[in-house]
Amino acid sequence: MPRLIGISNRTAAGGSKAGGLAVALWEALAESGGLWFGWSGEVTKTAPRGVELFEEDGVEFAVTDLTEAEHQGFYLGYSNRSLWPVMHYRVDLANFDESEFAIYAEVNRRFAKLIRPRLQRDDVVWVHDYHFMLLGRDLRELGWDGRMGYFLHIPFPPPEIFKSLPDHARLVRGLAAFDVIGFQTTNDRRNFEKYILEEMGAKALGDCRYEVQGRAITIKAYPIGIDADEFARLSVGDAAQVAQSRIKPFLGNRKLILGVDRMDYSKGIPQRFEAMGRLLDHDRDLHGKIAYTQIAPPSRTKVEEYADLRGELDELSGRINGDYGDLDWIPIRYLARSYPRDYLAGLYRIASLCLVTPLHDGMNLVAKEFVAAQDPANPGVLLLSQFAGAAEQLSGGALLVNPHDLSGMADAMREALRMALPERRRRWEAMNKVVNEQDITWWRESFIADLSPDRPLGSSASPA
Ligand code: GDG
Repeated sequence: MPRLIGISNRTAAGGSKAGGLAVALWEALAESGGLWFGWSGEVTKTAPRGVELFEEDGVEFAVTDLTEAEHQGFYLGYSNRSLWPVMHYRVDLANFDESEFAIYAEVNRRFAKLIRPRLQRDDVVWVHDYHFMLLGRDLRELGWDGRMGYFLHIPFPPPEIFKSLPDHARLVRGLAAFDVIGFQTTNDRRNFEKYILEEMGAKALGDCRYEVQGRAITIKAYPIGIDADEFARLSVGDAAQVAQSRIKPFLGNRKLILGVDRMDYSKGIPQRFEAMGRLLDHDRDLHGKIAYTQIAPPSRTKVEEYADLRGELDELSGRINGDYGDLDWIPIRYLARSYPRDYLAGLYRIASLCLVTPLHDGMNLVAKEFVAAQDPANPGVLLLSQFAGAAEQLSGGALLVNPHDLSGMADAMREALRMALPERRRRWEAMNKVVNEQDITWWRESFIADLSPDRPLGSSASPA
């Protein structure tokens, strides 16, 4: 069975599985066997040492440090201050700097040079996310002609927006070196298709195949899933009960409204706070009856826009609590820290309402985790942004909202809090079916099967 080589910026070595990508790729590699290549998380003043190899829980790792200049230009700069905002439709927040793009390209090339000698005939390479759009072409230029796939975890915006990146053409030429390019949703896939048809003279061959610059490639949506069984199990485990017992004194008989998001401007947290303020302004009868807990672990704190968001959330939650709180009630409990996964599962389970309202999001795994963790006899309601990738799959059960429409969100929260059990169950069952059927294993197998149609890879539970 061919080896799977996973490449992503951060690996999950050392147990740091707070991000969606980390959770998903660990499962894929642990089940299929293989090597995970990425940044060590360390920043060095001098030239990087090359590659460090080690093994953890059945997954082999190869990691390299970044120099300070690389960390600034490649990671904080081009990846997170150019690509991230543009891909999330926020051209207004993007910073375009030629020297940062040059460092991005250099780091992609350096990674390719480190990986190339470790590749063996028949290996299958699977590159993840926006940090490595050029890496596939670099590997081809270094003589790798084996199978190679790319999965983009974040949205792909319409060409008018993508083209605001001065180096858009080079990025897409980089992507065209892969055999399979995967997106989260059909909407993202369509945006990419429009770009290659209009800008690169690509030809549609049918059945998700395209001829781009003389090569036939597969371009398709593979909505990422979660390990639904695991979340259902965690939600009734010991740690879940500890989390529940810790929140109970504050909760009393109030209904728990929960939000769980990396502290990122794409997640729409300020708009959510504002909508909560509207709800409390209009529905005085809810005062003291609900408790909104927002878990928001800080993220990318060295990027200015993220520090600004922190200030905005501090200010907004303080204002809303000041306006509507009482001696025995705090409407918004905003916790800027992270909790263990099994704790989260316990909180999901007792939440009456989960707020997942990003302005744009590739998929959003929190929405799926919430669904998987519900009590079938008394499930909560999911309020979901129409701009989260998950909306394509969960529209049959979630209350879909426009995160910019504050009154609309307040109305949907009210509707959710009043929703009768039969409707809650009907909606939850529809969502739970999708979350279980299209889970993390389904996602991985669908992608890998397309990458190697003649030989299904990674479908065995035992490592190669
Ligand atoms: C990217 C895309 C796409 C959150 N707080 C804590 C914690 N988390 C976990 C959640 C969930 C993960 O982090 C977040 O995943 P999301 O999908 O919501 O968002 P991103 O981090 O932005 O992920 C996204 C994803 O990649 C996968 O393709 O869905 O659209 O942006 O699993 O539970 N985990 C722990 N403590 C926390 O406090 N342990």
